[in-house]
Amino acid sequence: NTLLMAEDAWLLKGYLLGNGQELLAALEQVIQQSPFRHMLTPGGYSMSASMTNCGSWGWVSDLNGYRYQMDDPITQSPWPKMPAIFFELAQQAANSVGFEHFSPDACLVNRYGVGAKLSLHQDKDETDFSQPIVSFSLGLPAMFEFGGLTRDAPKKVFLLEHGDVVVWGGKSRLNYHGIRSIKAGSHPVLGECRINLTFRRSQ
Ligand code: MD5
Ligand code: FE
Repeated sequence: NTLLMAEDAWLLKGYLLGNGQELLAALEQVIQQSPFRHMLTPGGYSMSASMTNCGSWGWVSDLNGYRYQMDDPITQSPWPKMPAIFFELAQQAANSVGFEHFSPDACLVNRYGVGAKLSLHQDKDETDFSQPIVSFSLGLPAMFEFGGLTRDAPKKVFLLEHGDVVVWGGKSRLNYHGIRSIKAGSHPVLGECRINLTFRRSQ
């Protein structure tokens, strides 16, 4: 069940539904080693979603800006290894829409409690924009805002639910996007939160 959201952006509805428990078990291992934390924006605000990373490189934000780094600033150790099930499902999802050699070196894990959001932004801290971005949604549903190459371009809204995967590449790779404030609710497995895994080739 593949829906085209825009040119070069695909929503794979329910793609993860057979692997939910395995993904969550692997995520437990990751957050035991590098816990969720609220990062600061360069402007000094605390982000409402909490985050951690796995893989060789992790995305961080602090008063010095946004960047990828190999060590977790909290543990001062390398980020946890990317679980094989994460890598394989992300690569397989990219492959299914035509990206044959996606090899993510970074997985950002976003945890949204009720009321958390991610304001409109572009993902441009990576070196090679020809590589796609793959995202996994688990837990509570989210309203995803999907715009264009300028902040004021018209936006479409898509519902991202537990088990959904999105692949952004080519023409949509640098589009503005955001997550609206998560509505109150409870997911049978994850409770009152949404977890998003975002896979990228950072270097
Ligand atoms: C999320 N996370 O649901 C989203 C999923 C982030 C972030 O936005 O930066 O952590 S990734 C959404 C995305 C990535 C790359 C391109 C586009 C959307 N896009 O062109 O719309 O927590
Ligand atoms: Fe983003």
